[in-house]
Order: sequence, then structure tokens, then C-alpha cells
Amino acid sequence: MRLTTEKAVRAAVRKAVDSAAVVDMHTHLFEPRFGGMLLWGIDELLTYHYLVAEVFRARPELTCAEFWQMPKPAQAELIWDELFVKRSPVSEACRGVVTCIEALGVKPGPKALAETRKLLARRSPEEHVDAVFRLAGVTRAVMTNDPFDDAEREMWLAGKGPRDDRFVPALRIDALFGEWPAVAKKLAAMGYKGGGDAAGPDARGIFEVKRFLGDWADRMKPAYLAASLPPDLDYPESNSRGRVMAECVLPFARERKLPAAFMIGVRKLVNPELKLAGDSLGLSKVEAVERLCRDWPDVRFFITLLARENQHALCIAARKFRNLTPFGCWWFLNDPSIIREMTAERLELLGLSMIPQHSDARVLDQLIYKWTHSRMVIGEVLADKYADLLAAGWVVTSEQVRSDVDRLFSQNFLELAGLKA
Ligand code: FIX
Ligand code: ZN
Repeated sequence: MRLTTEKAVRAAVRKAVDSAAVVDMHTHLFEPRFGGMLLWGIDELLTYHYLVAEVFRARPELTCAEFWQMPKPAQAELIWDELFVKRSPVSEACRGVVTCIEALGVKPGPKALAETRKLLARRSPEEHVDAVFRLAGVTRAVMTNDPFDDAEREMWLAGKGPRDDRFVPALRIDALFGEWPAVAKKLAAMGYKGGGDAAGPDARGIFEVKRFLGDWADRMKPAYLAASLPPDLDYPESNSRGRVMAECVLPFARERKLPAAFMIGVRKLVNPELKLAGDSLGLSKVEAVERLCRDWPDVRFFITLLARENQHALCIAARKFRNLTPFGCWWFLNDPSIIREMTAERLELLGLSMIPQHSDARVLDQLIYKWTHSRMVIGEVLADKYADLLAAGWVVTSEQVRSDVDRLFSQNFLELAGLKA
């Protein structure tokens, strides 16, 4: 239907965005068959590492050791009291908990922690997956599956069922990019015995890394190869990481037609006492991303960078290399003010050829808030763009808006990853 007024355009965009089925291309969620590895419920929501970092700021005298010794429910109660009762939950991570509680049907307020615990105590993980996927409007969530994690590896080797195909595997390979002697030790413990030295794997080592990748790709059938990498990543590099990248990972990705999803810019554990909450960011080398895309034109790169200051250059790099798809507003960028800025510059520079968001959800319930909040902001930015088009004299139809929005929230990823709709 043709939309002839700005009001009608904005209403159509809002409707399309709020009802779009989402394929979430990066999460840390697990299918229910993985048991306790799937985190869900209010205590997990409150002890999410984003909130852990914030509660230490509210309680400067509380030592990290004291906090980590507390049982999880006590940690949750402390965070609830400090950030939700004594103070208004204005941060994005705090507001996210409020959005989840409200969507689950509990009246947000000082008593909501106890009431949400009571509500969810009656639920099975499977029931909660159904409820959360419905509330969040998510149809599929890509997991982070790390064969170097002992517990997860055992789960995959045991082949425990039943599979839930709303969860899509992704083969996480950060560990391959460490110093070769340590990498070789880990691989040898799994039966992949390759040689080499500090400069990286030798021919046998290269063969074994590719055999490892092949075995796990056969086992997991991943949507892509994934790695989180530090800001100093360069390409090419004359070190262990550079040799594994150039001799193992990228040739394998090309042979298997598997996309490579690189998340670049994390500085691990700048404050080790905070554990998962202790990571920070750094400025990445966008030129390295350009060289990767230039030298490996047959590999599809999904790239997200952690520094706000890298975002414009990443859009320009994507204009130069069609095998580069920027995705998401990752981690410290997943805040309304920055999502707005990143979405606008991506639409202005890349049109609809990008993936505006992923949730990075670690707790199942977070799908609700991460997508509710993102739909709100992305919808506003999109509506501005269609209003500009209308003002320029373009014919805007609700059918085209719907089609464009579906590209952004699901189709782009499904097509580029070669997954069935
Ligand atoms: O490397 C990653 O996948 C990061 O997203 C995580 O390590 C990080 O802790 C996170 O969950 C950010 O949102
Ligand atoms: Zn992540």
C-alpha cells in the first residue's frame, strides 16, 4: 500500500520493525539439551557481568573476593538492592532487567525480584525458551560453541539429544589464535598432534589444525567460524596467529564455504578481579580487515568492531569489499545513543547491505530486552530515512518497507550464511 504522509510512513516502519522475525546472529545461549549451560531466570539476569561491573561502582568498599564468595542468589539480591532499590535502574543493563520483568508479566518494583523468582520456579527450561523466543520475536539464535571448553566438548561428543533447531551452532575458535606451543598442547590433548614452534604450526601442525576444524565442522554444522580477537590484530602477521589465520582458518573457510565472523577489539581482563566483567576495548586496525577481505575474496567476513571510533571506517571498508558485512552494535556499543549513531551511518553508507544488530545474550531472558530496546532505536532511525525518501518524492509502500526490514533482521544473515529461511 502506498504511504503518502510522514505519519503513515513512520507508523508502517514501526509496525514492520516491531513485528519482524529476528534471526539473532551471535549469542552465548545454548539449546536446553546442554542443561545448566543455558542460563535463564532473574538471578542470572541480575548477575550478568554487565551488572557486576556496575554494582562494584555502587559499593566501592566491597572487595571482589567477598562478592565472588557469595552464592549467586545473594549476589543477585545485593545487585537488586544497590542498583534497583537504592538507586533508579537507569543504565542500559539495568533497564534491560526491568524490560524483561515487565514482559514476563511481573509488575516492576522493589518486590519484583521475589515475584519473578516465584513465577519462573514453576517453569521448565523448554517452556521458558518458548516464552522468551515468542516475547522477543526471535525465531533463531546462533550459539557460541567452543570445542576447547571441556564441558561443552563432552556434550557434543556424547551427542545428547534432542536438538532444538531454533539454536544454530557456531564454531568458536579463539583458542587457535594463541601462541602455537600452547595451542599445540591443547590440540594434542584432543588427538590432533601437530608440530611447530613459537612462529606457528609446521606443515604437520597446519594439517592437524585443518583436520580439527573439519571434524568439528562436521559435528556441529556451524553457521560460521567465530573468533573474538584483540585490537592489535593485523593481517598478514608473521607470528603464530598470523600463520594459523593464513594457512589454516581462511583456507578452511574458503574450502568449506563457511563464513568467518571476527569480533575485533577486545582487551581481555584489564581488571582480572572482575572476571568476565574485566574485559575492555581498544582501537582496531581497519586496514587489516581490508587486507583480509582483499586477499580472501571468496570468504564471507562478518565483522564487528568494539571501538566506537572504528565504526565509520568499517563502513567505508565494506563499501570497498562486498565480502565484508558489518554486523551488530557489540557489547559496549549496545546502548541506545550509539546504536542510533551506528545505524544511521550504516544506512547512509551501506543502505540495506548490513546486519544492524545481534544480542550477544548470555542469559535467555535477555533476548527480550536486547531486541525490544534495539527495535525501538533502529525503528526510529529507519523511519527517519523513509521520511527523507518520501520528502524527496520517492514512492514508499508498506510492502517495500516490510521487505527491507526483513532483510535487516533476518534475510541478510540467512542468505549470506547460506542458511534456509
Ligand atoms: O567474545 C565475545 O563473544 C563477547 O561478546 C563476550 O566475550 C562478552 O563477554 C559479551 O558477552 C559481550 O556482550
Ligand atoms: Zn559474544
